[in-house]
Amino acid sequence: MKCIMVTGGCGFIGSNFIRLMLDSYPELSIINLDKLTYAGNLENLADRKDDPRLSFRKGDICKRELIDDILQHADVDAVVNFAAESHVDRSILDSGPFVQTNIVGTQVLLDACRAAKIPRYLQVSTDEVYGSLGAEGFFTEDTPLAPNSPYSACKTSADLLVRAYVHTYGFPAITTRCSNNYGPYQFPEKLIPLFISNATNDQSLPVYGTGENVRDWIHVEDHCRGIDAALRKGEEGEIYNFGGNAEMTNIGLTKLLLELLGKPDTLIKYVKDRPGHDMRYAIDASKAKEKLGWTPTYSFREGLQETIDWYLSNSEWIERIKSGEYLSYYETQYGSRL
Ligand code: NAD
Ligand code: TDX
Repeated sequence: MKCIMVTGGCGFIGSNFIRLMLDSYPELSIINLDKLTYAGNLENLADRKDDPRLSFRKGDICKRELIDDILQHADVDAVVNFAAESHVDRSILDSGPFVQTNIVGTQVLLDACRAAKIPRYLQVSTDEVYGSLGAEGFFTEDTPLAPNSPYSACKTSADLLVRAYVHTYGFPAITTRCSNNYGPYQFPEKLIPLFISNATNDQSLPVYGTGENVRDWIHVEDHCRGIDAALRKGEEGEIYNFGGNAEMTNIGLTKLLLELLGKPDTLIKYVKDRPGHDMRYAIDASKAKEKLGWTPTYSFREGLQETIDWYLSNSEWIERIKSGEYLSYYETQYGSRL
């Protein structure tokens, strides 16, 4: 592959993916298309702003003319779609932007890629499409789809569109579904960066409900390596699950974070539960291991300590993001490249 277009590359996982790909493939060039919503931040790629192999287009995946323009002017070998509204709590407050970007945006991208005969398309999806598990069992690629939140319903709709384009048009798409990511550059509305930031400032950590809900945590770098493997070795029309073999209750994780930060458990504040809160996610990633030769490399404790260290040494990043100041930072750093 010589050139790929990444959408949502200024977000958490997209920016980590771009960094990994630039480091792994010296011949590769990347076009990063991002709308720069509240969650998109060019500062996430500040260390790569002078790399001539990376170009940036500010724009919306729902805008067909824009996608056509990019695909007509570059010889794109693959499109990787990260762009999405990604926060479950926001989807409960207002599902409109989720329907627009996650469903309509995916449809527009699929049509544009089909028209441009793009040879490879990868849809970045989530384990939340499978709904919720009880105390036992794991999600496999054959688990029936049963999304419970507006966010996961929109991600599932996108997955079904991808499936239909493969079936109807022979469209060369692959879908990956991953569990909860953690690592550097995650927007501080998500549990881990929010709790690190709050604890550091001696503010309370709002644990939803009983805190007994379970998530299966994976380091973002392991997820990105999985996407790379699926892009290179995945079979058209197939779905691959990625997970980190690291199930934790939210309260267990909260206490571990406080321990690693040297802060007291008295910062924990149990708050009203998230409506429709999924109880447990856990991934069976044996297909990805067998077919893609992928395996997660991080132990959760080691990855979490590294992540804490990153947030502690990048506290200015998190404060700028929280205050929205990164917009002006972004203009001074990147204004001329828009
Ligand atoms: P994020 O919210 O950090 O980043 C999303 C990015 O998409 C932002 O840069 C934003 O500006 C951009 N974007 C949003 N709407 C857009 C639009 N209409 N056009 C162009 N760009 C747009 O999200 P993330 O956590 O990095 O997640 C990336 C993808 O991975 C999403 O599709 C998400 O569903 C999926 N995913 C996330 C996780 C997780 O734990 N974070 C797990 C599994 C799957
Ligand atoms: O303040 C909080 N208190 C709390 O108890 C927050 C923000 C979360 N939680 C709970 C809810 C979840 O059980 O922690 C768990 C993790 O919450 P989030 O970080 O919001 O992630 P989640 O809802 O599990 O979804 C994430 O993983 C799957 C991503 O945001 C999705 O984009 C991805 O698809």
